[in-house]
Amino acid sequence: MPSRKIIIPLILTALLGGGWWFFADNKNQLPIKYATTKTTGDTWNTLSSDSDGDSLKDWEELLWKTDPKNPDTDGDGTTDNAEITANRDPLKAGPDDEMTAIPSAGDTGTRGTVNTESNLTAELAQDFMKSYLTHKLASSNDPALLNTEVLTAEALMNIQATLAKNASENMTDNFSENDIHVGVDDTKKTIRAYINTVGTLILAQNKKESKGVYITTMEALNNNNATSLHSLKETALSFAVLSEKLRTDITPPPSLVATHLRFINSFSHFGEITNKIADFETDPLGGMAALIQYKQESIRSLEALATITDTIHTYALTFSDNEGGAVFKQYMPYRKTGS
Ligand SMILES: [Ca+2]
Ligand SMILES: [Ca+2]
Ligand SMILES: [Ca+2]
Repeated sequence: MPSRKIIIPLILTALLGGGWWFFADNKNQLPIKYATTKTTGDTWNTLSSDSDGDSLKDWEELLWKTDPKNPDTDGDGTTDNAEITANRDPLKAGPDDEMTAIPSAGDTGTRGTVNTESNLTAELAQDFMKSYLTHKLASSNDPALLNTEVLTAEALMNIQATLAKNASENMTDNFSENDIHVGVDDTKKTIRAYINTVGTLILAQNKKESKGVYITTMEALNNNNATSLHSLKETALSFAVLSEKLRTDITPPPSLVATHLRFINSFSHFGEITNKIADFETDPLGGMAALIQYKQESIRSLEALATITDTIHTYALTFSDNEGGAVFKQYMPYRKTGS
């Protein structure tokens, strides 16, 4: 998909231009400077030039499959851009070279092809293609109608808007009280047992992740190796399994129902989010949006952890190191203040 080759460096350029602020406010998260974004920013700068001076930028040549280093790809004496604006095929030598097909976002080279791929990056690429072609075809009469700077600026704004939307909205919860069984009482014993069981499951999950999704993702992006993120599919599945186990196997005491639902919904969301991050290579915009959601969902789940640590405090519960409940000791610093 040639439009994807254009859109991906644009997305990463957008991140270079400000998207990272979403992450910059969390102390224990990332430094803002990334080799990846630097490289792709450079890629975009390169694509924005017109190497052979035929008035078609290198990224446009990518779209039309013409040679960015040759002003007259098919050698028929008319330059690539002049051919396109005259509705002639820049890949077929004239004179009998009227253009019958134009590129589509789906890269089949025919007009009106339906692109079955559906993700944020593909949608953006399609919008971009549509906008580009509309302006390009209109500009055969008036070249001023195609301003590629405006087009790419629009795409950059769409990228930022997509990320901002994800930063401002929490994911919708998948489960409610109707989906769980609630225990009968709130005794110290039932509360202690609940915390122990949940702690054991969370501990098992923590052991499965050596570094956690966030660090793993940042390291992969830093090393320009989004391919390695495919391995996160397994982590995504383990989150979904954990969510389901919490939902079906565990009976929370009545006072901890909201907390229990937060765990179930957060782990369910972590599963969905991690799946999207695993697809970063094919859908970087979706991957970036998912990283933002990961951060938001982490904050929400910390509230549940805080309630557990408050409860441990209130009931003066103690756990030996080999008990599941001991896992919450590490979250004690997050305990709500003033409650
Ligand atoms: Ca050119
Ligand atoms: Ca050319
Ligand atoms: Ca031609």
